[in-house]
Amino acid sequence: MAVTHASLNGRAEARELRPFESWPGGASPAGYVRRPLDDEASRFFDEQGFLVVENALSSDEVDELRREAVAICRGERGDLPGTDPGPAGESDDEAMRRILCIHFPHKVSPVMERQLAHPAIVETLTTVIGPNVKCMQSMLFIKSAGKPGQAWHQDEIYIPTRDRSLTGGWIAMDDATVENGCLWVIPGSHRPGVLYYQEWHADPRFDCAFEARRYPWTDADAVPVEVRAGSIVFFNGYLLHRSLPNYANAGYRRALVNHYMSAASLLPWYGGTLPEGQHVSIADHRDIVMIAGEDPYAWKGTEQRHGPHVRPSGEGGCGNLKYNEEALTRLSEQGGHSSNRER
Ligand SMILES: O=C(O)CCC(=O)C(=O)O
Repeated sequence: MAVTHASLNGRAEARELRPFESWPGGASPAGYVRRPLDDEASRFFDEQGFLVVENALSSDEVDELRREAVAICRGERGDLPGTDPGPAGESDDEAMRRILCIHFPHKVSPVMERQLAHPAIVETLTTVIGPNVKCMQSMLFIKSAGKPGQAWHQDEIYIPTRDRSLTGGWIAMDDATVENGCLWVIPGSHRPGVLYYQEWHADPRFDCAFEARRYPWTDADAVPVEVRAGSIVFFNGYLLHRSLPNYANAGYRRALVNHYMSAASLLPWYGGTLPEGQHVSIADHRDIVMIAGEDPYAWKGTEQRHGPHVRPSGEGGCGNLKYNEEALTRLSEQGGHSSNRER
């Protein structure tokens, strides 16, 4: 059957679309590029809201990330709030399958921390954002077979920048396909600059994040972003995106997802409660890592506001805050970072 744009979502939901069938003639689609990036790549990102840099990581780099994911899940980088140590003799696979997603893995893992500023990420973000770029978040998705996806959402709802510069860098640690729960995007949905209404979906296919509603597209406008391991998907913080469950019989759909923005923008990201005495107009979350250029606010210093923790799957609102205090306490006890949260 010929693959038409409009048929992709319906066929995927009916689980009739085969892995990489969305690639026309087996070749990667428009918007899939290699380094060095050219003007066309940056135009595609501006117009469509996403871009895939293929072969961004070498197979050695992907292997290193996979080994590190096992070490983190096994507790070898410290106990993470949100999960109990597994039983003695637990296999790597059992340890991995207990976890959907770990927030802020870069705070316990030098390997994950190093990837925040991978050369492919720095090159792409300085092209699509500008010369000065900071990172404020990382997430390690394990998403083993049977685990849920994430409903349609826009990341700027969760991480609000002031200049709409939020950009995700989604590093594929496995081939990500329609079968094992790749990203889906609605191309161009970032362009109106509107944050759409969202509400609880009660759909067991999806995890804890709420679902966007009342936007002027349908699922027929969505395209799957199937990628080979080692590719990085970059996407704008206003882009509507989602992922379906991992329907494969075995294995994982691992991805390290980091979020970035222009260092020129303040970041009023406090999970709903501003620090006492701080007005929203100057609120600025300083738990950041610079990955390119200059930080115009370097005089403020940095701070620890988020600690590494396992996502409390399916309990409503992605739980960034549920285990956070505990995670911060453990982080400062381990001496990895000093906490100065009162600032
Ligand atoms: O990787 C996924 O399944 C979803 C990732 C996502 O929605 C995000 O990073 O905002």
